Amino acid sequence: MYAQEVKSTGKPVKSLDEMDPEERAFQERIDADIKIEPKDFMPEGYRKTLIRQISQHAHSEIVGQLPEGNWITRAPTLERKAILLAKVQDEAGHGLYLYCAAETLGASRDEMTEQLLAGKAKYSSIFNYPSLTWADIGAIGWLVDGAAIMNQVQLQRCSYGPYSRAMVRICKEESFHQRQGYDIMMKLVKGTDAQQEMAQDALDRWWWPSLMMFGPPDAQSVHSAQSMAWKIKPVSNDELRQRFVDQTVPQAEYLGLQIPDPDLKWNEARGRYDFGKIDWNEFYDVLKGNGPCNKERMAARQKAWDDGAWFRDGLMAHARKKQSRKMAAE
Ligand code: FAQ
Repeated sequence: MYAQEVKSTGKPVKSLDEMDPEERAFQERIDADIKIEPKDFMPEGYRKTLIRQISQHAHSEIVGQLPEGNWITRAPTLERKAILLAKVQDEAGHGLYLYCAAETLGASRDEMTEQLLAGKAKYSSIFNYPSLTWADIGAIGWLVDGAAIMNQVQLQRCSYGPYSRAMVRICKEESFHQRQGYDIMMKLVKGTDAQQEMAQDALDRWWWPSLMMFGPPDAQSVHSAQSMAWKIKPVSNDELRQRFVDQTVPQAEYLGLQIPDPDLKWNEARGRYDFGKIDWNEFYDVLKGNGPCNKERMAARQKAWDDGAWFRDGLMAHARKKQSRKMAAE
């Protein structure tokens, strides 16, 4: 039930000559960097790909509240509690505007939630890991939000107008989130030995799952070729992962923390860091539902859905009553 297995579309990207006139005109708009808006013509595959990606992104923001929500009552000071509360509320807001962006493509929010609960729609692998200590809240902000921004900055250039515009606000908020995480790490590394160890332990546990957030290597990424041709996804998984490593290593050095990768080293010729092999078996295993927290996360979403049933029923009853009164008056 909780499986999130990888499915291949297996379809090669069509050349302009293979397209029918409508599709070709659409592709030419994409190639000219003209944004696609909800009422414009779009190929069915473009619509479906966007619904898949945007809804999965929205689910990630919502599920992503759980590991941090876990620490709101245990934040070490009132100030940290207020900041964390605001951050978690921002993630809820991100989920909501992303669901709205997907709704412009004809998917209802209920359908998207049902897909998630049936194990047919994914959410980011990263949220299947536990937040064991306060340092994990620092590591999530620094690394997970850092990775999310790296991915989302380029999505501001996505060809679909409502998604690209949602990204502008989300990126501004995520950059505050990243800084609050880094600030927690700064405090910990300047603290006692036990606090420094806690910071290192959090980095050790969140580093590799953060690199996996960018998705499978380009050669195994089933959607990349088509999504990049449609400019849904302007930059590839591997390139974003590399940019994240290059940006984050100096930040770890500044903190005096050790990235848990013995193969990490600066490559003078490339002007970038080389880094060790990612355990893709772990990634695929998490996608299959076998991560440390998959069942807990889905149980929390299922409970929220079930607990909200009376409210959804009430809203529908109210809408029906209003509609019938309006019709009686006409
Ligand atoms: N986890 O062919 P590709 C955040 C799936 S927001 C789970 O490369 P694509 C904010 C993929 O869906 C984090 N599944 O796919 C926050 C596909 O399966 P499908 C979320 C993954 O779509 C911070 C299959 O593997 N951000 O963190 C993952 O072209 C802190 C093949 O992969 C977004 O969603 C994964 N990591 O590229 C909140 C950004 N990676 O659908 C709270 C938007 C891949 O066929 C606290 N999304 N898969 O069943 C994207 O940019 C893309 O969808 C990628 C994947 C890059 C994630």
